[in-house]
Amino acid sequence: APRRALCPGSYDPVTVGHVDVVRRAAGLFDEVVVAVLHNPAKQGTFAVEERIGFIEAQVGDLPGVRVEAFANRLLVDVCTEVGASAILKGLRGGTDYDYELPMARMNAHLTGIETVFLPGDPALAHVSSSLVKEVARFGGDITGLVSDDVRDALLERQGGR
Ligand code: COD
Repeated sequence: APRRALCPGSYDPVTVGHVDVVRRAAGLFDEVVVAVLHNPAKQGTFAVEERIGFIEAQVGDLPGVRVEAFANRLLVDVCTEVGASAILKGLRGGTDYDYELPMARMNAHLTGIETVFLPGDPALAHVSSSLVKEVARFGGDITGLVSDDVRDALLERQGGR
């Protein structure tokens, strides 16, 4: 059976950091499902359909990679539904680890699903959707942190919300 990993996130919007993690995941697993999910701690900026479009434009051509959204669902239930044997997450540093570890343990508790952590590219350790949006909102240049399409969409909405 093909080895399938889930790369979950808010992707609001997708950044070069996310793209790096998905690319590397695609090299490790037969199939990768990029899952756009709701983080109850975050307010959304882009509609889910827009987020999916931005992700597909950047990783849709990678073999074995597909992008899907899942509304109001537990991550472990999404894994069961798509047949994923692992959750794959990128770590920028210790803060990400502290945030991710309880979720990894909770998800393992719920269904036994494993979480695999990939160390993020240190050159991209400062890149997050929220910081990119903040820089854009106050007129900073976000070129190279997101695709040109995402940058233009953020600028169009006056730097986001
Ligand atoms: N370098 C490396 N990794 C990066 C970088 C970067 N520059 N930027 C982002 N990442 C990684 C993050 O560490 C994260 O692993 C992933 O990319 C996604 O990041 P975000 O910010 O888009 O997504 P989050 O953290 O908001 O996603 C949280 C989830 C939506 C996955 C979570 O809330 C969830 O599982 N929700 C579903 C409900 C659920 O099951 N809750 C119970 C959990 S125990």
